[in-house]
Amino acid sequence: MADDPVTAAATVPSPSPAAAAGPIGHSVIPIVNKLQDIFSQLGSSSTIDLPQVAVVGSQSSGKSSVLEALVGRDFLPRGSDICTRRPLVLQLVHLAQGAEGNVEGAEWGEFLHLPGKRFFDFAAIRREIQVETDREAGGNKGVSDKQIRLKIFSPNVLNITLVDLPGITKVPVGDQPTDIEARIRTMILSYIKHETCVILAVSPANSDLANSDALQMARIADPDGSRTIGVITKLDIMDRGTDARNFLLGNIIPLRLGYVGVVNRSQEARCPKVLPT
Ligand SMILES: Nc1nc2c(ncn2[C@@H]2O[C@H](COP(=O)(O)OP(=O)(O)OP(=O)(O)O)[C@@H](O)[C@H]2O)c(=O)[nH]1
Ligand SMILES: [Mg+2]
Repeated sequence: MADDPVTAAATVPSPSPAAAAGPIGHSVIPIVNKLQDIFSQLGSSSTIDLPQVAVVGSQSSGKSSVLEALVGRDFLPRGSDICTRRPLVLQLVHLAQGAEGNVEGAEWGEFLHLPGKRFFDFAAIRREIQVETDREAGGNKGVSDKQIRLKIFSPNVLNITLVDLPGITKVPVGDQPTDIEARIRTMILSYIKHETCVILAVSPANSDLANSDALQMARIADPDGSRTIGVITKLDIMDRGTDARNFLLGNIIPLRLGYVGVVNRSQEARCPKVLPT
């Protein structure tokens, strides 16, 4: 379905996966998601916190790549420059196979700011995130704390809410204010301070874990480490002769929930260079 054009289907109501009988969370999650959507449109935050998973870490550590891997599709702005510049609240909605009005196996995205418009082309979802980011945060590396809310409907996902956040940067560039680091840290904390938030603390394997912004932020919000999972990215580009064993075993910075190591796609794998022949 990835090559289908963006399809507007303003009149088709979203299927209600909640309708199917299932564990209690399955019916509660869509209702609370809807409440949160309403609150976010009103510009205030909901007092009901739903469990969500947020990624934190320094810029370009691989946060968006990790979330994409969880969804199994390529649809987030990623790259070596600052990419995520607004919080993206990503509600994954599991579609029961063969649910009414629903082509088998179909997957699509819907933005809260474009109600009723279904994006079957995941490259178009990425473009819309970029356009919507520029609209609020400008085109020159600016950052905004105003959320983008996106739902992904798919038979291949669990009902879960993921939050992609801007990475921590130190030196202001482009239109960023001088206190950009403090602003981004405040923004991240506003998500990960909630007891219901699982923190994915993303650190690249090619730099020392003791310098990890992700683990430092996670420790502020979750001092006893009961809801922090360490994610070590870029295992494929570590220095030759080194390994991440001590990171992954928690010998450097112990975490109660431990660490997972991942290899996401590199920029080169994503956009292979055409070599001159
Ligand atoms: N080789 C390799 N490259 C990776 C890995 N994970 C991410 N990358 C690359 O690192 C760059 C940054 O990845 P992103 O997922 O955009 O990182 P981010 O933390 O979301 O970045 P910001 O949103 O800008 O803070 C991209 O070019 C990715 O392709 C990995 O495991 N191995
Ligand atoms: Mg990102």
